[in-house]
Amino acid sequence: MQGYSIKTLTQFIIERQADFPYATGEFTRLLYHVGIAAKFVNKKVNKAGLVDILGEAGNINVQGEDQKKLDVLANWQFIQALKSSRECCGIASEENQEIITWDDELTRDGNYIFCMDPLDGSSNIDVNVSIGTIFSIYRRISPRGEKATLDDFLQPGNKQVAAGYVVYGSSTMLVYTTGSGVFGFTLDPSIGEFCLSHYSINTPQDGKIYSINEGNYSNFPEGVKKYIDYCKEADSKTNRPFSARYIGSLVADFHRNLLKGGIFLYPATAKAPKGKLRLLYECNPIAFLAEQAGGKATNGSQRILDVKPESLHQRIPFYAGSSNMIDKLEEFMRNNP
Ligand code: AHM
Ligand code: MG
Repeated sequence: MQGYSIKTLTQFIIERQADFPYATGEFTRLLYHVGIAAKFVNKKVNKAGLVDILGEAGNINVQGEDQKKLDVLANWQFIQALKSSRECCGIASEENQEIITWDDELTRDGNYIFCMDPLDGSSNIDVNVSIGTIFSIYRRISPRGEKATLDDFLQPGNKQVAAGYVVYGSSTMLVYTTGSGVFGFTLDPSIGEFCLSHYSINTPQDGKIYSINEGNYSNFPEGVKKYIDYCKEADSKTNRPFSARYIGSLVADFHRNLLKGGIFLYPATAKAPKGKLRLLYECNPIAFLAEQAGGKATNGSQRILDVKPESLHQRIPFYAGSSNMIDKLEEFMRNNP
């Protein structure tokens, strides 16, 4: 019988534990639980259409649980997994107005805090288009043994110890960084494991894709308008015009551009004068991944990871992707204030 060699996410994170000085296994356990939650959510995402067709939403299932909307369910799933990891002392989620902390001794002793968008791009669920989970992990700054505080969550992105996303697409992938490269794992449904499929992802310095909701063009800042015009202009030396690709799921749009080279843009608009995307659990984790893959992320003039958050659900204009494309965008924004 022919054997084959695979490396699962769990094996990989245990091996990489040795990369962390004084590693105690706490962080490894936390990531392991993130992987478990992702598998549960994947199962639900795969069944979403079926559940809809059968009209179960809003009913009580045989276990006596309410059939909830998928994003609420994903939120619940991650919260449960993180709590049971016992390494997480607090969570900030797009689904919860306030931070989530617990009162028992074990979780109060956890060393890490977790920020997440449990199901990003949720407007795409109903039409069977890729969606994702985005997460960001920090070491707490408040003393262990006490409840986590808001200040634990308002650390700048450059303090992240890990970040990642799960994209529920034609296959399901988990991509993460702990600050020494970006690694991608594809879920093999036959064995129910995330298997290493993308070792040390490097994004191209130049790309040919721009991703933006161009319907908002008339409301974009002048520099962004000029940059979009530049993307569409023909010039064989710089491979223009670039291709426009926009799914409307940050995770899926970013993931494609990460692998192929490109730029994702969500500027301030009239409807969203501070931008639409949230700093803590959408922009910071994606920015960390972009940089770790050799790309960049900016708000137009400042590195995203250096922005000091002021509130939990703060929004910010966001541009991430291939480094030469981000440089060019910033040049346009500088010259067209
Ligand atoms: P959500 O967190 O409510 O799902 O919204 C975030 C999503 C991102 O995934 C995506 O990049 C963006 O909103 C799309 O917004 P728009 O429809 O305005 O282009
Ligand atoms: Mg979101």
